[in-house]
Amino acid sequence: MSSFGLNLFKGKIATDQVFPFPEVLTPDQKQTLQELVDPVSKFFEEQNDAMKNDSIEKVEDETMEGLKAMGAFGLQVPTDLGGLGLRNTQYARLVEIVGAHDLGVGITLGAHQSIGFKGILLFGNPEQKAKYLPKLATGETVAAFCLTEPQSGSDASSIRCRAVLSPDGKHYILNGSKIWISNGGLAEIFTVFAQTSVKSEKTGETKDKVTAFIVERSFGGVTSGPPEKKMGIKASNTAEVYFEDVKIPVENVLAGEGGGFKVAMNILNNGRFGMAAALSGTMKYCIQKAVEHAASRTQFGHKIHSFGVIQEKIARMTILQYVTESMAYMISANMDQGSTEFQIEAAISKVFASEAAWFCADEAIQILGGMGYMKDCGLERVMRDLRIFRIFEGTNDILRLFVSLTGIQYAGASLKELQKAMKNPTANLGLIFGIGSKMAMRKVGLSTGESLAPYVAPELTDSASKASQAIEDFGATVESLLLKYNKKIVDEQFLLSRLADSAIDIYAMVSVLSRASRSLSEKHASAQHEATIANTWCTEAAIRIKSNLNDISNPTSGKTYRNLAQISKDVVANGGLFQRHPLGF
Ligand code: MYA
Repeated sequence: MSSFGLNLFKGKIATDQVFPFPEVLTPDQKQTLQELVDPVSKFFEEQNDAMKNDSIEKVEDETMEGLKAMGAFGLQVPTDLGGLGLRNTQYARLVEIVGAHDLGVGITLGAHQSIGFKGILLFGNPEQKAKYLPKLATGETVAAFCLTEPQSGSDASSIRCRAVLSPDGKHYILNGSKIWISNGGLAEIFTVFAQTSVKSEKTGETKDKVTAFIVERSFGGVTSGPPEKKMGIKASNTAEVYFEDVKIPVENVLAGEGGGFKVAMNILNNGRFGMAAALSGTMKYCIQKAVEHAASRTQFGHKIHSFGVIQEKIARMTILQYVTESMAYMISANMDQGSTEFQIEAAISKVFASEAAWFCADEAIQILGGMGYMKDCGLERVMRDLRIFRIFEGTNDILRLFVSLTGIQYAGASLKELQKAMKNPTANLGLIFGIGSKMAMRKVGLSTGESLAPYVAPELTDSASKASQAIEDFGATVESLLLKYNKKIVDEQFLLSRLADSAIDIYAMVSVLSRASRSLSEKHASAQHEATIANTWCTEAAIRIKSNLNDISNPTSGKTYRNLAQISKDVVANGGLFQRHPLGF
């Protein structure tokens, strides 16, 4: 299945993953899910106390036990290893409920299974799976993911933890420390990334490469610090983890020596849609609170929902939730369909969801006014909890660069292929006409003629044309960036982040067009409402995309970026603000 996100960078519309809106659950799987949704919702409504968890800065013991009893610690572990064996789409629906009620609990569960033991699930050999997964699935043991270090945050490959093979070749000896580890103080099983000396089979040269290890606290030499004091997600445990001469059997290497960086990246890629799903639930909660208030509060003699400023807020929150939910379930379905190239889409969903949820919490508080600002209302906690989502699992800034650079690299490879083919045109006519004619058409200002219109419901054709045009303009912009900067594009962060914003807007357009088209064709009661949401999103997104792509190509924007860089340099050189105070002292 070809990735929509990757192909977008070639200006190509790849519809396999996105049209029609993918449906993957069998009737049996839907039934299983339905049977879980009610008790899980009931548990969170009646038993879990989010406010209490937040105030005692841990998930209450009874809640932890209740979650374990429900199977919440092993949602995707195969049933023969003691888990519920859920598919990504089923998992998404359940974490959506968790996200609507308590993000602190969500992180406890997510740090355990979305990243903590995901490496064993994805890369473990049968022995490793059989040894570890049954106890992890029941929650008898808790897992944590240990990547970040004091000197290594976004720059994940610069970790310093080191594991050295023992002279008898039976163990690695691990030393170093990790910081801000979710579940760090609770976990018994850790997926740890460390540098190891690896000899290249080709050259015989020895090089440092990251290796992933399954580490048990019971190996000895593993200790953890006190729970960190945080702004939000207080109920979840975050701690430093120290490794001192920890003896790890060689059997506990995951996916081979030196394969650790890819393991880490793939675990993160695989987990990111879960954040979008959880946050779509959080947004639902915020919207619910806002709507209840707007429908009951009277000011100036009218219910406040009748005022345009409030209507705009409710509508924008609703649109953002719709986009997030569409992305989350599009990606989970693609993953369930066996797609292997979804890293761009997953990163987009994490960035989009975390910013959309922040907007929703903020606007919900604004609608409730003073009431929203009070602790008892519940939104204050949600806002504190949400702030970290733009920071962890890859900051949104790093993920924007990741989206752009991954896509550009992909598009660049075919551009290189084309340049090579041009050297022997007669032998490579097919390739030249494939990619080359598209480039040539763009150069002379003609459209490549690809369109999304045939894939959408008639009510959405205009929006589909806007999306098709945006994809075409996007591809042309990528091409001109490649021709202008070549490899040096990696240094153009002002451009790359704007390019990523356009990619995010385009993926959002396509996700909502696909979902709303399905609702229209199936004649759901909400179909017209969804079409209005999709059309509104697409109209505004198309304008933003034009503006961002124009900013990338326009030389006057270059001057603005240089100015911004200069302002920052002045302030940093001065150790803080540089301007003269209006009063002069
Ligand atoms: S955990 C900590 C999270 N930390 C990060 O996310 C670190 C961010 N940094 C990075 O991702 C990397 O360092 C970046 C690249 C991207 C900056 N997929 O030269 P390179 C390949 C596949 O670009 P670098 C946390 O916060 C690349 O193609 N491959 O690398 C927990 C290349 O391959 P090749 C990838 O410049 C919070 C090679 O690697 C990817 O060093 C708790 C080198 O690439 C990728 N993504 O850095 C959350 N990236 O050599 C709880 C790179 O073949 C969960 N590559 O060309 C909550 C869940 C939700 C709730 C659930 C409720 C239940």
